[in-house]
Amino acid sequence: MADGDLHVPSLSSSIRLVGEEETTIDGAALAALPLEERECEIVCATGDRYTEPWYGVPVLEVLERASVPPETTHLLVESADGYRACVAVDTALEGLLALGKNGRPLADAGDYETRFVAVGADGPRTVKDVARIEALTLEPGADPEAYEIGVAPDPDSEGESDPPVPDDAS
Ligand SMILES: Nc1nc2c(c(=O)[nH]1)N[C@H]1C(S)=C(S)[C@@H](COP(=O)(O)O)O[C@H]1N2
Ligand SMILES: [Mo]
Repeated sequence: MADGDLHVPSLSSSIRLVGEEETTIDGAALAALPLEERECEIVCATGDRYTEPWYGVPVLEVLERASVPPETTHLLVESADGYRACVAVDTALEGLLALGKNGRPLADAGDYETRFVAVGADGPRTVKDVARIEALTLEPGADPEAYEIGVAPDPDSEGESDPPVPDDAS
């Protein structure tokens, strides 16, 4: 929900959107979209998890500017330095293109202005410094991880994609 106290930072570079059409969105266009605040849990490969209030623009609102084909199965989210995560479309479209956390712009705390966050997206797939979002339609049986770059597999799972188990139950 929109919150008048949340600050919409200007973006130093625009974000490329690839759907039925191909376009870019800059900070001014982003600021015209609805700002929402959502609690998202980040689950790290180490098993650590933390929930924080992120704010930003719904991924659905952003990507609709490029028109999302109905047959889309995944979103490919890429950072400015080429890190890539491939996330199931239902999970990803429920996410935020986050601009801030705990009421503060992301750039106040780190060296990036944007971050993809979504309930159900693993920590390694919460891409920082988003430069490009593409709607993908993968064939049944295609491996979404084959589209990823830099997303480290869980060291304990030998290439399987089981969620990490927390170290303690507290
Ligand atoms: N662009 C980009 N985003 C990234 C990464 C990265 O290397 N580059 N690392 C991921 C991984 S592996 C994790 S666990 C989290 C770490 O987020 P944190 O720094 O907030 O703990 O960011 C994710 N997002
Ligand atoms: Mo990580």
